[in-house]
Amino acid sequence: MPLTRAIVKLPSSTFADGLTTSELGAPSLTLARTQHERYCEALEGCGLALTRLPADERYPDSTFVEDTAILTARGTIACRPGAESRQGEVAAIRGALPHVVGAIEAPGAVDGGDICDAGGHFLIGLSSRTNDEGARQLAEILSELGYGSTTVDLRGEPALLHLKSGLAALDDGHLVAVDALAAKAELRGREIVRVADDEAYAANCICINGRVLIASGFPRLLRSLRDLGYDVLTLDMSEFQKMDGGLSCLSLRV
Ligand code: CIR
Repeated sequence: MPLTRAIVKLPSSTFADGLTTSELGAPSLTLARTQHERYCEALEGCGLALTRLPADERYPDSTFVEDTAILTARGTIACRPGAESRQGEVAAIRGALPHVVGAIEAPGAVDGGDICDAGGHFLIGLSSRTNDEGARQLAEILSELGYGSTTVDLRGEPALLHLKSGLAALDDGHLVAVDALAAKAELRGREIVRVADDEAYAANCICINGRVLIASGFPRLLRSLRDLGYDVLTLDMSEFQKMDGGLSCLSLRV
Protein backbone atom coordinates (compact mmCIF):
# COMPACT_ATOMS: atom_id res chain seq x y z
CA MET A 1 0.00 0.00 0.00
CA PRO A 2 1.52 3.39 -0.92
CA LEU A 3 2.45 5.80 1.85
CA THR A 4 0.44 9.01 1.69
CA ARG A 5 1.09 11.05 4.83
CA ALA A 6 3.80 11.96 7.31
CA ILE A 7 4.03 13.92 10.54
CA VAL A 8 7.16 16.00 11.20
CA LYS A 9 8.12 18.45 13.93
CA LEU A 10 10.53 21.36 13.60
CA PRO A 11 13.74 21.10 15.69
CA SER A 12 13.32 23.27 18.77
CA SER A 13 15.64 25.99 20.04
CA THR A 14 16.69 23.53 22.78
CA PHE A 15 17.68 20.86 20.19
CA ALA A 16 21.33 20.81 21.29
CA ASP A 17 20.27 19.91 24.86
CA GLY A 18 18.87 16.55 23.74
CA LEU A 19 20.23 13.11 24.56
CA THR A 20 23.26 11.92 22.66
CA THR A 21 26.13 9.46 22.86
CA SER A 22 27.90 10.80 19.79
CA GLU A 23 31.15 12.65 20.08
CA LEU A 24 30.64 14.69 16.93
CA GLY A 25 30.19 18.01 18.71
CA ALA A 26 27.25 20.34 19.28
CA PRO A 27 24.75 20.69 16.43
CA SER A 28 23.98 23.99 14.74
CA LEU A 29 20.27 24.79 15.10
CA THR A 30 20.29 26.87 11.93
CA LEU A 31 21.82 24.06 9.88
CA ALA A 32 19.55 21.47 11.53
CA ARG A 33 16.52 23.49 10.49
CA THR A 34 17.83 23.81 6.93
CA GLN A 35 18.46 20.07 6.77
CA HIS A 36 15.00 19.45 8.25
CA GLU A 37 13.42 21.59 5.54
CA ARG A 38 15.30 19.65 2.80
CA TYR A 39 14.06 16.44 4.45
CA CYS A 40 10.46 17.69 4.41
CA GLU A 41 10.79 18.65 0.74
CA ALA A 42 12.14 15.16 -0.03
CA LEU A 43 9.15 13.52 1.67
CA GLU A 44 6.81 15.74 -0.33
CA GLY A 45 8.74 14.82 -3.46
CA CYS A 46 7.94 11.16 -2.68
CA GLY A 47 4.23 12.01 -2.69
CA LEU A 48 3.57 12.45 1.04
CA ALA A 49 1.27 15.13 2.43
CA LEU A 50 2.94 16.53 5.53
CA THR A 51 1.56 17.59 8.89
CA ARG A 52 4.21 20.03 10.07
CA LEU A 53 4.10 20.49 13.84
CA PRO A 54 5.69 23.54 15.47
CA ALA A 55 8.83 23.25 17.58
CA ASP A 56 8.37 22.38 21.25
CA GLU A 57 11.04 23.96 23.46
CA ARG A 58 10.10 21.74 26.42
CA TYR A 59 11.41 18.65 24.66
CA PRO A 60 14.84 18.95 22.99
CA ASP A 61 14.48 15.54 21.28
CA SER A 62 10.93 16.09 20.06
CA THR A 63 11.93 16.54 16.41
CA PHE A 64 12.58 12.76 16.51
CA VAL A 65 8.84 12.09 16.27
CA GLU A 66 9.30 8.48 15.24
CA ASP A 67 9.87 7.44 18.83
CA THR A 68 6.43 8.59 20.02
CA ALA A 69 4.18 6.27 18.01
CA ILE A 70 3.85 3.37 15.60
CA LEU A 71 1.67 4.14 12.61
CA THR A 72 0.16 1.19 10.76
CA ALA A 73 -2.45 0.98 8.03
CA ARG A 74 -4.83 -0.43 10.68
CA GLY A 75 -4.29 2.19 13.38
CA THR A 76 -1.73 3.96 15.54
CA ILE A 77 -0.14 2.73 18.75
CA ALA A 78 1.11 5.43 21.12
CA CYS A 79 4.56 4.60 22.53
CA ARG A 80 6.02 5.18 25.96
CA PRO A 81 9.63 6.24 25.32
CA GLY A 82 12.30 4.60 27.42
CA ALA A 83 14.06 7.87 28.24
CA GLU A 84 12.22 9.77 30.96
CA SER A 85 13.07 13.15 29.43
CA ARG A 86 11.10 12.13 26.32
CA GLN A 87 7.95 10.66 27.84
CA GLY A 88 6.00 13.95 27.70
CA GLU A 89 6.46 14.05 23.93
CA VAL A 90 3.67 11.50 23.50
CA ALA A 91 0.93 13.63 25.10
CA ALA A 92 2.25 16.61 23.13
CA ILE A 93 1.85 14.85 19.76
CA ARG A 94 -1.18 12.70 20.52
CA GLY A 95 -3.74 15.09 18.98
CA ALA A 96 -1.93 14.86 15.64
CA LEU A 97 -1.81 11.04 15.56
CA PRO A 98 -4.32 9.36 13.25
CA HIS A 99 -6.77 6.76 14.65
CA VAL A 100 -5.06 5.71 17.92
CA VAL A 101 -6.02 2.12 18.74
CA GLY A 102 -3.67 1.34 21.61
CA ALA A 103 -0.93 2.62 23.88
CA ILE A 104 2.08 1.21 25.72
CA GLU A 105 1.57 1.52 29.48
CA ALA A 106 4.09 1.62 32.38
CA PRO A 107 6.17 -0.29 33.25
CA GLY A 108 6.36 -1.05 29.55
CA ALA A 109 8.61 1.16 27.43
CA VAL A 110 8.82 1.28 23.63
CA ASP A 111 10.62 3.75 21.37
CA GLY A 112 9.26 3.80 17.82
CA GLY A 113 12.85 3.65 16.57
CA ASP A 114 12.97 0.04 17.75
CA ILE A 115 10.05 -1.01 15.58
CA CYS A 116 10.56 -1.97 11.94
CA ASP A 117 7.60 -2.75 9.71
CA ALA A 118 9.07 -5.37 7.41
CA GLY A 119 6.25 -5.80 4.92
CA GLY A 120 3.44 -6.09 7.47
CA HIS A 121 5.47 -8.23 9.89
CA PHE A 122 6.91 -6.16 12.71
CA LEU A 123 10.44 -6.55 14.07
CA ILE A 124 10.57 -5.32 17.67
CA GLY A 125 14.01 -4.41 19.00
CA LEU A 126 14.79 -4.90 22.67
CA SER A 127 17.20 -2.13 23.55
CA SER A 128 18.16 0.32 26.27
CA ARG A 129 14.88 2.12 25.37
CA THR A 130 12.43 -0.73 24.66
CA ASN A 131 11.98 -3.25 27.46
CA ASP A 132 10.52 -6.76 27.58
CA GLU A 133 7.19 -5.58 28.98
CA GLY A 134 6.85 -2.91 26.30
CA ALA A 135 7.64 -5.45 23.60
CA ARG A 136 5.08 -7.85 25.07
CA GLN A 137 2.33 -5.19 25.12
CA LEU A 138 3.19 -4.11 21.60
CA ALA A 139 3.16 -7.66 20.21
CA GLU A 140 -0.29 -8.16 21.77
CA ILE A 141 -1.71 -4.97 20.25
CA LEU A 142 -0.18 -5.79 16.87
CA SER A 143 -1.66 -9.27 17.03
CA GLU A 144 -5.13 -7.80 17.75
CA LEU A 145 -4.65 -5.72 14.61
CA GLY A 146 -3.79 -8.88 12.67
CA TYR A 147 -0.03 -8.33 12.44
CA GLY A 148 2.70 -10.79 13.35
CA SER A 149 5.88 -9.71 15.11
CA THR A 150 9.32 -10.99 16.04
CA THR A 151 11.49 -9.73 18.86
CA VAL A 152 15.15 -8.96 18.12
CA ASP A 153 17.41 -8.49 21.14
CA LEU A 154 20.05 -5.83 20.53
CA ARG A 155 21.02 -5.20 24.13
CA GLY A 156 24.41 -6.75 23.41
CA GLU A 157 25.06 -4.18 20.68
CA PRO A 158 26.00 -0.93 22.43
CA ALA A 159 26.68 0.80 19.11
CA LEU A 160 22.96 0.59 18.26
CA LEU A 161 20.65 2.98 20.08
CA HIS A 162 17.60 1.53 18.35
CA LEU A 163 16.87 -1.40 16.04
CA LYS A 164 16.46 1.01 13.14
CA SER A 165 19.82 2.61 13.92
CA GLY A 166 21.13 -0.45 12.06
CA LEU A 167 18.21 -1.74 10.02
CA ALA A 168 15.68 -0.62 7.42
CA ALA A 169 13.04 -2.38 5.35
CA LEU A 170 12.70 -1.68 1.64
CA ASP A 171 9.50 -1.97 -0.39
CA ASP A 172 10.51 -5.18 -2.20
CA GLY A 173 11.19 -7.18 0.99
CA HIS A 174 14.93 -6.49 1.16
CA LEU A 175 16.32 -5.36 4.49
CA VAL A 176 19.27 -3.00 4.80
CA ALA A 177 21.35 -4.00 7.83
CA VAL A 178 24.66 -3.65 9.60
CA ASP A 179 26.60 -6.89 10.06
CA ALA A 180 25.68 -7.26 13.75
CA LEU A 181 21.98 -7.40 12.86
CA ALA A 182 22.33 -9.26 9.57
CA ALA A 183 23.84 -12.14 11.59
CA LYS A 184 20.80 -12.44 13.88
CA ALA A 185 18.88 -15.72 13.68
CA GLU A 186 15.60 -13.75 13.64
CA LEU A 187 16.52 -12.30 10.24
CA ARG A 188 17.56 -15.61 8.69
CA GLY A 189 16.10 -16.20 5.25
CA ARG A 190 15.65 -12.52 4.47
CA GLU A 191 17.43 -10.82 1.60
CA ILE A 192 19.79 -8.31 3.16
CA VAL A 193 21.73 -5.40 1.72
CA ARG A 194 24.78 -5.34 4.02
CA VAL A 195 26.12 -2.07 5.37
CA ALA A 196 29.83 -1.99 6.24
CA ASP A 197 30.74 -1.00 9.79
CA ASP A 198 32.36 2.24 8.64
CA GLU A 199 29.08 3.18 6.92
CA ALA A 200 26.84 2.00 9.79
CA TYR A 201 25.06 5.35 10.18
CA ALA A 202 23.67 4.98 6.63
CA ALA A 203 21.71 1.84 7.57
CA ASN A 204 19.05 4.16 8.97
CA CYS A 205 17.49 4.86 5.60
CA ILE A 206 13.84 5.07 4.56
CA CYS A 207 11.98 3.69 1.57
CA ILE A 208 8.99 5.69 0.42
CA ASN A 209 6.92 4.54 -2.53
CA GLY A 210 9.87 2.92 -4.28
CA ARG A 211 12.40 5.66 -3.61
CA VAL A 212 15.11 5.26 -0.97
CA LEU A 213 16.37 8.21 1.05
CA ILE A 214 19.83 7.73 2.56
CA ALA A 215 22.23 10.03 4.39
CA SER A 216 24.85 11.59 2.13
CA GLY A 217 28.50 10.59 2.46
CA PHE A 218 28.13 6.80 2.26
CA PRO A 219 29.13 5.82 -1.29
CA ARG A 220 29.15 2.04 -0.91
CA LEU A 221 25.57 1.74 0.32
CA LEU A 222 24.53 4.24 -2.33
CA ARG A 223 26.13 2.05 -5.01
CA SER A 224 24.63 -1.19 -3.62
CA LEU A 225 21.14 0.29 -3.67
CA ARG A 226 21.54 1.77 -7.15
CA ASP A 227 22.89 -1.58 -8.41
CA LEU A 228 19.66 -3.18 -7.13
CA GLY A 229 17.73 -0.69 -9.24
CA TYR A 230 16.58 1.66 -6.51
CA ASP A 231 15.95 5.30 -7.14
CA VAL A 232 18.09 6.77 -4.33
CA LEU A 233 18.13 10.30 -2.98
CA THR A 234 20.82 11.47 -0.54
CA LEU A 235 20.27 14.02 2.22
CA ASP A 236 22.75 15.78 4.49
CA MET A 237 21.95 14.64 8.04
CA SER A 238 25.07 15.87 9.85
CA GLU A 239 23.29 17.84 12.59
CA PHE A 240 20.87 15.03 13.42
CA GLN A 241 23.70 12.47 13.49
CA LYS A 242 25.29 14.57 16.23
CA MET A 243 22.17 13.89 18.32
CA ASP A 244 22.03 10.13 17.50
CA GLY A 245 19.15 10.66 15.09
CA GLY A 246 18.71 9.65 11.48
CA LEU A 247 16.31 9.75 8.56
CA SER A 248 13.66 7.43 9.98
CA CYS A 249 13.50 9.28 13.32
CA LEU A 250 12.34 12.56 11.81
CA SER A 251 8.92 11.47 10.63
CA LEU A 252 5.93 9.24 11.27
CA ARG A 253 4.80 7.84 7.95
CA VAL A 254 1.65 5.97 6.93
C1 CIR B 1 17.47 10.20 21.69
O1 CIR B 1 18.52 9.81 22.21
O2 CIR B 1 16.38 9.79 22.07
C2 CIR B 1 17.54 11.20 20.56
N1 CIR B 1 18.61 12.10 20.77
C3 CIR B 1 17.71 10.49 19.24
C4 CIR B 1 16.52 9.65 18.89
C5 CIR B 1 16.66 9.00 17.57
N2 CIR B 1 15.47 8.33 17.22
C6 CIR B 1 15.40 7.25 16.50
O3 CIR B 1 16.42 6.65 16.13
N3 CIR B 1 14.21 6.75 16.23
